[in-house]
Order: sequence, then C-alpha cells, then structure tokens
Amino acid sequence: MSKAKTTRHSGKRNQEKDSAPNGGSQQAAGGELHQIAGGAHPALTTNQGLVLSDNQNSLRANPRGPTLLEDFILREKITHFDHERIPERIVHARATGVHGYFELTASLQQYTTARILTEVGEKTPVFTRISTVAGGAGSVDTPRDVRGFAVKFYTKEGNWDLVGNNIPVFFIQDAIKFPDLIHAVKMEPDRGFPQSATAHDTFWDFISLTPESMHTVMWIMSDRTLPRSLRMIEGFGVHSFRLINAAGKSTFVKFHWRPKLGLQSTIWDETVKISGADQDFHRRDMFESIEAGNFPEWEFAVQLFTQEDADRFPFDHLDATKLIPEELVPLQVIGRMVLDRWPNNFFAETEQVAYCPSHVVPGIDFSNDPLLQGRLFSYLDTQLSRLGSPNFHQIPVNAPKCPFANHQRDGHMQMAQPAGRVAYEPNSLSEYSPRETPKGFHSAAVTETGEKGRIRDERFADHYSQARQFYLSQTTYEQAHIASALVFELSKVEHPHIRVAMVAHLRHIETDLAQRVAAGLGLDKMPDAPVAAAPVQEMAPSSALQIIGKMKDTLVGRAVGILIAEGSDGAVIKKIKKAATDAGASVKIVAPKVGGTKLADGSMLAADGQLAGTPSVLFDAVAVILSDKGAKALSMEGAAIDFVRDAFGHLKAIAVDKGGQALLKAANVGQDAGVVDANDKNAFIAAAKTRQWEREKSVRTLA
Ligand code: HDE
Repeated sequence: MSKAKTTRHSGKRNQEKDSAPNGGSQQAAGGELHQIAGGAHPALTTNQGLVLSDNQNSLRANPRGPTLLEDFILREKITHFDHERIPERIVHARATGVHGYFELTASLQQYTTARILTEVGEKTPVFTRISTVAGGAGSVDTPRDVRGFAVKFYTKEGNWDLVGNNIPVFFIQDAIKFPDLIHAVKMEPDRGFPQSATAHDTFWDFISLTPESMHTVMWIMSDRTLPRSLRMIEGFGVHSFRLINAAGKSTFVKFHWRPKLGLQSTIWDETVKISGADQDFHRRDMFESIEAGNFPEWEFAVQLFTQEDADRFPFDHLDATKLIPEELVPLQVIGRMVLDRWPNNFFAETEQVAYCPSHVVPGIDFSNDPLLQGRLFSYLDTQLSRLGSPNFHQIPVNAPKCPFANHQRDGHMQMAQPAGRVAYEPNSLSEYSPRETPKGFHSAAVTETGEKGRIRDERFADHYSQARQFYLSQTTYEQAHIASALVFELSKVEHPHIRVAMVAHLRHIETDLAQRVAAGLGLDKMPDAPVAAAPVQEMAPSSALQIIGKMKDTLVGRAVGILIAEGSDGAVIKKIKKAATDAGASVKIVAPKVGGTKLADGSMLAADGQLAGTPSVLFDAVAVILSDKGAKALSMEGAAIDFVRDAFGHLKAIAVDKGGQALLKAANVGQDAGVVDANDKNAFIAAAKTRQWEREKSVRTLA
C-alpha cells in the first residue's frame, strides 16, 4: 500500500475580475467583510461569518479515512447547495428580467389620483420580466408561445404591478378554466413531452372544445408568438382596469406598451432553427443590447372609456377574449419605459421577483373581468408556495421603495426587527404605530345588483366575431402564415377528430381559412360548422392588428452578419460594416475559423463567430464577401450552403460580391430584388431594413 499524501491540494484560484458589488460576496446589511491581510479579496467565510482556512478538503478522520459528521463547514455548504432551487413558476418559468424606469409624459389627472400617472417628468424605477408561458425555466427562448410582459413600478405610493402579455386577449373568459388550459398545453402527463409547445393533442383537444379560445388562437397562430427580439414586442394589460379621480369618479382603462423599435417577428422555419442555434436567443439579445448601451424602450399608452361608451361596444369589455379596436377607442400615449440595467443576480431578482395583479396604488382599481378577479387571488397564493414565506415582500426586488409599515409580524425568514410592545391597531400605547389614513386606497364605489350564480353574461357568447376581424385585418402574407401554422400544429395532432373539430370552428371565422387548413391537412370532406352561441358580426378590419403594418423600415437594433473566408476583400467588408453600423445595426463577422482569416491584402481579420456555430438565422440581413478560392472552399461546406440558403429562405437581404455569387450558385439560391451587389451599400441597407415578402412563394408552399 502506498503511503498516503497529506498535502492540502489547494485549488487554483480563478483570478477573473468580478464586477458585482462586494466582489460577488454575500454580506448581511451593515456587516463588515473580513479582509485577508494585504489582499483585495474578502475572506471566505461560513454563513455565520467564520473565516475558512481550507475550502478544498473536508474534515477526515485521517488522510485516507472517513469524513467526519463533525464537519459543520461541509454540511453548511452542501445543505445550502441542496436547497438552491425553489419551485419554478408553474407558468411563465422561463424569462428575462431587466431594471429600468418609467417616465410620465402626459398627465391623467382628470381621471386618476395615482401619482405615477399624474406627475409628468417623474421617473419611477421599474423591474420588467418578459417570459414564455408553457416551458420550464430551462426551456428555449423561442417556442411558438405567448410572451408574458410583467412590469413592477416602484411608485412613491407603493408597488404597482402591471402583469400583462404580448397579446391583448386571452384563451378563456373565467379563471376557473385556467388550470385546465395550462394542463392541456403543458407536457402531456403520461409521457412528459412536448416541452413548451402547443403542437400536440391535449392542447388542441381542449381548444377544439372551447370556442371562446378562437380569437386568441388566431393571435397565437400568427407570427406574434415568434418575436424577433423581446425589444420588438408589444405589451398589453389585457383586462379593463379602472382609474379613480379625486372626486371619486371612475373611468375604465386598458394599458398598452408599444416598442420603439417597431414590432417584428421571425418566420416559423427561422424560429425552429434559431432554437437549435441559440437556446438563449432572446435573453442574450437583451443582455447584449443593454451591455452595448442600446436600451430598449416602449411607449406607454391608454385607452380610456366610460360605462356609457362600453354599453355601446358590440362586445363586452369585461370579456378578456375581446379587445377594444384602436379605431373605436384611440390610444393616448402618456409615457415611456426604458430598460437600462441588467440585474446583478439572476436568481435574486428575475427568479424571486413576485408580481401580483392585486398590487395597485390609490387611483387604480379593478374591473369585474372574471379572469382578472381570479388572478387577484392566484398570484399571492403562488408566491407563498414559490418563495415559501409571507415575507416575500422583504426580498429586495420585491420591496417597495417607499416606506411601508403595518402590524403584520413574524413568519418564515422575517428580516425586519420591529421594536416595541404594540403590534395591533387601534392602540393607545404607541404614538408612532401605523394607522389608517383617509387618503389611502379606496375601491371604486360601484353598485352591484343582480342574482348570484355560476353564470356568464350573454354578451360573452360571441366567440368568432373578433377572431374573424383579426384574420381579415392581416396582410395576405400574414394570413398565409396563420393558415400554415394551423396546418403545422394540427398535423402534429394524432387524433383525426380533433383536427376535424378545429377546421369546423374555422368555418365561422373565415371560409377561405377553413378551406386552406382543410386542404393542408388533407381532409377528405369539409366538416359542418358547430352551432355558434351567438351570430358572427362583421367588424371593420383594423391594420393595427397586423405585424407587417407595425414593422419599422429600420436596421436600428437589428443584426447583420458578414460571411468571409480566406482572401476576402477587406475594403468591401469595411464598407458594408460601416454602412450597417451607421444604420444602427450591430455587425458580426462570420468565418470558418474564429481566430483570424487572411484577407486579400494579407491582413488578418478576427471573426465574431465561427461559421458552424453562427448560422444566418441569427441575423436580420447578411453579406457574403468571398474570393474565388474562398467561394470554392465554402461551396463544399454544408454550414456555408445553409447560411445563404436560409438567409434567402427567411426572406432576408443578401449582399454579394463575385465570390458570394458563386456560393449562391453552388447553394442553388435564386436572384431577386433582395439579393444586391455588395458594392452598392445603399441598395443593401434599403433591402436589409425589411423582409422580402414577395420572395416567400418561391421558397415554400404555404397553406
Ligand atoms: Fe398569469 N399567472 N394567470 N396570466 N401570469 C402567473 O404567478 C394565473 C393570466 C402572467 O414574470 C403565476 O408568479 C391565473 C393572464 C404573467 O413572474 C400564477 C390566470 C395574463 C406571469 C398565474 C392567469 C397573465 C403570470 C405563476 C387566469 C395576461 C408571469 C407564477 C385567471 C394578462 C409573471 C406567478 C412573472 C404568472 C395565474 C391568466 C400574465 C400561477 C389563475 C390573462 C406575465 O399565479
């Protein structure tokens, strides 16, 4: 037996600089960190502050003997590690969170007392969390899915949480159906898949039996669920809320977020490939934009209306499956939100942030939307289960930035140490204990009459009119995407009767849509439409419901990739790069080797991405600048062929020089107005600012 060594094996330190405050150390408020004599690093301690002399070896009975139970340092470390995860959100688990501020630009003083909506020019800190719905915390950023859009405003009068989505309507009208909807969309319980996808039997089974979902189904089958970037989505409070003014009068309000960069989506084939190329596509995009100082910004707008206005709407605004067309109640822009600071710690902030639609401030109140009413209960309940304590409001990301005081006491993880013997109200023993204040929160004084029961108003029965309006409002390209998405999703459904039931619903929405989907599914006969609970009304099309209509012809915030290889012309690369950068895009060089490529003039150019790991799906437009030799070499590379084929297939502008043309030829890629000469930078920039929609019919068969 060889003699045991007794060295300490001290691990090599990672000397990388940590930009986090305290060098990433934990420090209880007010505590001093132990410093290693003479060093910049704080001493490593246990959670009790005991300085450690060895973080490499556990305590052993002898050099080759058993580990001792006495090793409280090991046990503390492992126990903490074992409890690192908390239950992830049952919905909206996958997300990106960013700090920023809200600035009011127009006062709503006439309608509300809420200071955040009346003090023009005030900047209120916010924490915004944008999420997918169906997938787990580790799922990809880019499934076909609704995006949650939750904003916590840390106002001077308490936290206001506006917990919305990027789609203005919802699948169901009553909160009691939410667990069913979510169980249907999540992984099927017997097999544990599919992760984060609507394209499976249980989802479409539920939907086909839930006519009230049809309007939202139109939205989720549109490219709204395939955002190009989280910086390019809209946000909606969805429900009607109330504003209450100083006289106690209330006005209904819908809240909207509109991205400054315009609305933009990807197309389905592109999204599928992005999911493979970069699972963190959206999170990375947000992180990199903020690091680069390109802070995403949204306009904040409201639709205001009275009960009398609402009585004239051809739908019930309390029904969350309906929107209020902008043509009926125009949007008034009253502020802006800028996101400018990435969290210090993902878990502490993005994971632990707890939004509740019930968090409002004086001057803002709820409507009777039965979905919202259910949400007012659900979110507090969920925080208790996720964060494990009624003291979740003390976690820094959740704590109001204004003073707060009450007689609630104790509970798991109580951080406060309230002094004194009084923890009740009214009391005569303390002059300083918190008391109620007349100017505090008041609910709208609304008269409620009628018969109690498990009933819905009959105006909730119209399930198809706005679905039809949405479909008819789209451009022909977008209509084709909706029809094709339905064909794709329903083709994944194994039970033919579910496919048939869905096509039957589509007949109420638009005959042409039903026919296209039926043909795409290969149905042998058109099913009868189900009996509609209310007649389908004709509503005027609204271009505000389009994506293409709301895209901006711009490269700002977009990305351009330049594919190069040995012998590429440096001058052309430089020219394209400058033109794209001047137009507001970020530019990445893609080459077979990341370290460097020798250009025609003998100079070396380092790449930002290696070809195999940087496909064209990561860019909004591409340039291909190649020597004859480079083109020949890349013609043999599958990744290079896919690079140009996908750029063309995803309707992107492609700038090419002679070598680039040779690669297009090898890839069998055609020519059109979006394929431009690399020397004509103006033509490239103009083409790169949009997608080549006309090209689509030449690259794929849509329903
Ligand atoms: Fe949510 N929802 N939801 N939801 N929701 C949650 O709360 C719920 C609904 C939305 O970034 C949960 O903290 C019910 C509509 C967002 O942390 C949970 C109903 C809209 C987020 C919950 C709805 C939303 C959530 C899970 C039907 C758009 C993520 C974790 C009545 C207006 C917030 C959590 C974040 C999260 C319940 C419907 C948006 C379980 C019961 C409609 C953006 O409480």
